[in-house]
Amino acid sequence: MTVYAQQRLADLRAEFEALVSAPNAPHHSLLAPGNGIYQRWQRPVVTAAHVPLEWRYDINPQTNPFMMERMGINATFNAGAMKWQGRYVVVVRVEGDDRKSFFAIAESVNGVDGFRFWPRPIVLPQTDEPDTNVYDMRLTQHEDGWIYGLFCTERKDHALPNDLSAATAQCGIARTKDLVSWERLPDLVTHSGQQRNVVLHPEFVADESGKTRYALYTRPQDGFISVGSGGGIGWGLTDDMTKAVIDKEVIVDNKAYHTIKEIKNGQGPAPIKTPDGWLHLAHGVRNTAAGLRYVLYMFMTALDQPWKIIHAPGGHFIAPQGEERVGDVSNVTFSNGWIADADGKVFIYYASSDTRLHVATSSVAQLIDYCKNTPADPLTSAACVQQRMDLISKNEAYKASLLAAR
Ligand code: M1P
Repeated sequence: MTVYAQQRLADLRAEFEALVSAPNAPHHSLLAPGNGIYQRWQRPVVTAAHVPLEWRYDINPQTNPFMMERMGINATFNAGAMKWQGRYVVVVRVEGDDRKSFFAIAESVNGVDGFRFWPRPIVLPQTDEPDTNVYDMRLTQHEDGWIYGLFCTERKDHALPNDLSAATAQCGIARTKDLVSWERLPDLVTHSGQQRNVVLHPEFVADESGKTRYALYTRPQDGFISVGSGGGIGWGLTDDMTKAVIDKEVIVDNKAYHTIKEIKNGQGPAPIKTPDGWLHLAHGVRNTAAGLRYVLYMFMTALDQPWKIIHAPGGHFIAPQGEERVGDVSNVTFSNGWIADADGKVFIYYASSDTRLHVATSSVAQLIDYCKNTPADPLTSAACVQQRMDLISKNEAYKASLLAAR
């Protein structure tokens, strides 16, 4: 038995090494030039199989003679991201077979392949009211010197004891200086029933009286899945992240009928600062006969007023395609992490169907161009036809000018 277990372990290690060291490549080449906005990469960057064997197997042949998986991993998705000591790091939502999620950091030298988990998952201290489940951490390197991780903390809704699916979502807050030891802070307090997809803005913002405060993007919601009468991406200010309270929440980007964010939306990662304004990545959700469809979209807000939208390209930015369409919760793309390098390259970490993590690469210049020059959703078919007519006419005029110049 021992020989069998040892051989199995050797096979598992070989398979694991082949996976984590496999090179990645862009989806398209010059023959298939993609959409020019971003480049998808062929292989998911983090999957359940990237989770170290030591987190899943008892590797002692004496106590595990069949070398069977003792604690399986179901999925690795929705990761926060940042550059840390020259490496690309993602704080992955790792979900065990038992459905509980936890956070663990994986790092890569180049941001597109070779992601390896740090030796142990993050140990998240608890508040007085322990979390049942935690997920979707947004990392913000704030100008106050801390790295904040804001995430969803889910607990049983004790107001509905007989409904075992009834849960509450709130914004949990932790902070760190080294990504290893984390200080847990009290959950965010707002006047909304529930909160998910809360993100800390990286800079202090002055309120109407000129007082400098922390700013957060929120997603007020009435229920756990349905946002009800709430919803939209909100904006609120607080004085202190160690006891964060938002008294006034205003909606920055509302859900809207017959758009990609018809039933709900949520801010993705913390926005990227550019000379032209803040770049935002978000997800929008609509209902279909096949269930909810989650796509990513973008918008820009004013540099000095990060709550004010200045550009809102219509439609989705990234939607699930090919194998991305299928998983635990199919037809979902979701992102809570991206990294902008000093040279302007942007790494967009997006998950598909609540199952695995991918990367798409772009640049700040491309994303600004996309936001500024993609027409806004005109909200009716007739207006959409007019937008295309305008484009066709512009192209005809351009072709005519080329001919005339010959
Ligand atoms: O299952 C899709 C997503 O659903 C939730 O997002 P939202 O709050 O916008 O509905 C989250 O649970 C998210 O983790 C998940 O990917």
